[in-house]
Amino acid sequence: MQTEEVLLARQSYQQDGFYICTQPLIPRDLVERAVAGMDAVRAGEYDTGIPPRPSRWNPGDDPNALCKIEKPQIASRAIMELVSHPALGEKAAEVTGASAVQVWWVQLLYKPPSAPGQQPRTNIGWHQDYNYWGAWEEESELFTAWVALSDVTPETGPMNFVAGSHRWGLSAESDFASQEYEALRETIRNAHGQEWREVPAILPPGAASFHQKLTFHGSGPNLSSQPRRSFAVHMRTEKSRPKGDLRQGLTAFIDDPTHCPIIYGDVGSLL
Ligand SMILES: O=C(O)CCC(=O)C(=O)O
Repeated sequence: MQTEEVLLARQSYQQDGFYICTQPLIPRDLVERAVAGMDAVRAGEYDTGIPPRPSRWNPGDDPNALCKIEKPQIASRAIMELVSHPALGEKAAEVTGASAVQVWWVQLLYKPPSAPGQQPRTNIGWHQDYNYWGAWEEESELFTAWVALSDVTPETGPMNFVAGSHRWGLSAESDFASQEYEALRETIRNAHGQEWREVPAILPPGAASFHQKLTFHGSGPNLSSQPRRSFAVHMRTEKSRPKGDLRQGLTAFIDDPTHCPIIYGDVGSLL
């Protein structure tokens, strides 16, 4: 039976293209272990003996820059435990209505506080995720659970979603790396001529937001004195297929549960 709460969450996800779940899903002790795991991976220490996938930021790089590390779950047991947590799978299935959910990629995102006297360069430019996910068939049901590991307040540069933008189609203007936050917003706004309503994902540690593959989102600088810590956990449902049924690039590891755990439902429906 579906509760009123589940129906409202699903309705909001379908109408707006995202859902913000402000109740923590991940237990406090696991959040703390994953924070330690995040710091270890940032320092190049891997308790699994396996490094993450090649990343834009590497140990020893500028500590004041945005740190984005690909597939940290293969390098840290605690991070794998967090992204595989059953509560995350259950909530993802509730929100999307899926019968099976697999984590197919993860990004560690660490946004350091702005250094005094320096121009912050930790924005995440407005984008739609599917612009970067060409390895998947276009109709594939792909989405992201963004899990907070620190208190995400308005000062920390929270992710902002543009309500309803998942209905605008795939747009050429996405740019994750852009630091021109305001200018890119204007370009996208002008290109679409639609109502632009931003909703910030304000979250306590252990809580998560869920957004669809075409929902525009971006985030500004971290103006607080603490790092903003999160994982972008990219997921798929049984309604997804790699292009040409190939395993390459972003889909290379989907048959390996030690990289891409199935966190809800029937494995068979994802084959
Ligand atoms: O961390 C952010 O502000 C944006 C993350 C993101 O692009 C994503 O989760 O898809």
